[in-house]
Amino acid sequence: KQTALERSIDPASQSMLEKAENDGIETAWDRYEQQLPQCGFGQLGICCRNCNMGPCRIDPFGEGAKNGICGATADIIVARNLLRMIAAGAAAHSDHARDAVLTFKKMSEGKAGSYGIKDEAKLFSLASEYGISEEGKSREEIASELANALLAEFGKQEGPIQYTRRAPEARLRLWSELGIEPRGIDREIVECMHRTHMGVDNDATHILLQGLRTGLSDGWGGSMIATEIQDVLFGTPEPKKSTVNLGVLVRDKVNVIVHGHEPILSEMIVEAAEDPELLKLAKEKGATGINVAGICCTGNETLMRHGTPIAGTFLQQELAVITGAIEAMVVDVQCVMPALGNLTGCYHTKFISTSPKADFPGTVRMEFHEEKAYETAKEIIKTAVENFPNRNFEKVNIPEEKQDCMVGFSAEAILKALGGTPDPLIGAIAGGAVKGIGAVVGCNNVKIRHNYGHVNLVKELIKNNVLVVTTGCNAIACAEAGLLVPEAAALAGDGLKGVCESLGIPPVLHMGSCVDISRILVLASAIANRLGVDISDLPAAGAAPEWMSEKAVSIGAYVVSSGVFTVLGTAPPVLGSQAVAALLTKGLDGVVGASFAVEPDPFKAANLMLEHIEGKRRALGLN
Ligand code: NFS
Ligand code: SF4
Repeated sequence: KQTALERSIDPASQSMLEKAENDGIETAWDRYEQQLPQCGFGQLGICCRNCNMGPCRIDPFGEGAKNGICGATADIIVARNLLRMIAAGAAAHSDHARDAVLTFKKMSEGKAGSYGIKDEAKLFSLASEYGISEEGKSREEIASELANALLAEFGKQEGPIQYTRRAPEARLRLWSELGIEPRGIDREIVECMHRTHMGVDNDATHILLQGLRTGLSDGWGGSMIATEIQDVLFGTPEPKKSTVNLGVLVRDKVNVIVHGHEPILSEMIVEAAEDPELLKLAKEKGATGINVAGICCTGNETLMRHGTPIAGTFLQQELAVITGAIEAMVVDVQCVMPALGNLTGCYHTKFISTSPKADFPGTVRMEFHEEKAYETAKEIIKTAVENFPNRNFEKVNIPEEKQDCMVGFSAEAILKALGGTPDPLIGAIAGGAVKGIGAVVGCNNVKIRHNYGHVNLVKELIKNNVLVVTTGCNAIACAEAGLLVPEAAALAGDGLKGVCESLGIPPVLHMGSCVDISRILVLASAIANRLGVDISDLPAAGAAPEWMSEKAVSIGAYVVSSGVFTVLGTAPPVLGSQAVAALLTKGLDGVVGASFAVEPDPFKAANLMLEHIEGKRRALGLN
């Protein structure tokens, strides 16, 4: 059995893992050990349950079955399984986007009074991208037209999806020549499910091309729409300070965790926690106030826009409950462990599920609807406050660790920090002070020591003068390690250090939640367009050192199809097919000008990225 030290590099998490042990509580790490050894067929991706003649599995040693009952080979089965992962991931991002646009539409029709237009300039610029004229129209009328245009992207039968037009021209041409320009968001996802049905698409390369197209419908479609419309509704993030890690929980306050992904909910919770009536109630119940903290990407959303503290990454969701100091764990969708049901039952914590789409064992249901969003948020906070007297202070142990961080680096904020154009950054890259850009993103995964991959990879990159942009759980991990403060420039190489110091920015820029990887695409396009090159020509590389979710697979698909070489810290379940593995790690280079690598060691992964960046610099005649 692994020790707490072996499970995480983060001292706060280590102490909660020890508390779990003492309290006799099980965590994801224990359940992982119970799963070992994990199924080899599953790991290699060579089992198929797509029809009821199966399940079928291919013998990886070539001694037993080489084909499924229908004749499907390992190549076909692996490719089909991967395509289904991409479809699920793209669906998660895009369905989130759909709900954000539906809220926006209701707001524009006056049916969601709790919401409004926070970023008017962005509303107008998005509308003009769609050719919606402003003349003689109210803001709400423009919003309503924009909502309809965005909703149409989901059901389109023929492309282009509007925001793909933001990509450099060379990229667009390539997608169109390859036939992977996404047509409509829902269409691509549905087609994945059709193609992987028994007896439809049975050519690995052909299947994977649909994977790239579906990924693109996420990155330049669903995810980008989610980001943009959330900015209009809640404001485009600007640099601000906050704090992270389990130490942000407060012993004498009512602690409410918002966990999941959609700011539609968390924005209201943050607001309701400041309601004077509820603050008064909290005092009556013996607390000194109400403290809202985030986990996972909904935490990133409220962090970026309000500076609301974050309690932890994906693998800290259980640890937060184990502090014994959480009155309510409020969740919507994605990355929420069903284990929270049993776990919250061991403490006084109320587990409140809010999405019509997602429920879990042991929850109190408080369904969230735009029409009465603020009322529901108040109801939720009230439930938490009333739960405060049930807290058993003898069971409370809040780790001391918390870290300052500077966040809020939307593409707009980065350009503003640079003085309005990417030129100063391009100059720094051309001059060699900054070698390139590393985009490091993604989850935690029990297969990798918690935050070890994230933190070491990022440190290695900045040490070598690579400016890092980050989102998702990587951003939280970096914040916990103290990398998101301007003072972290001291850990950077001399060139990057100088640039950070002159701009007053950290060497690692927090760009938001996972749908906000779309902000990275926008930034990369701005730089490529300015240079008149394609994204694949830039000295840039991506990584997901501890990824686990299907969303991450979709992200990988669109980042690579957008031309960015990407290193994965855990191998996707494709190694049962040499053909598919070779295509992903080599073949794609000749197709989209970028490919994947798999490297669990963060130091070696950083080297792969650095080598790639050096190669691109040479090709651009820089050095
Ligand atoms: Ni991204 Fe965010 Fe975290 Fe992974 Fe989950 S929270 S959407 S999927 S685990 S980074
Ligand atoms: Fe087996 Fe083919 Fe059915 Fe898959 S689709 S379960 S490989 S028969």
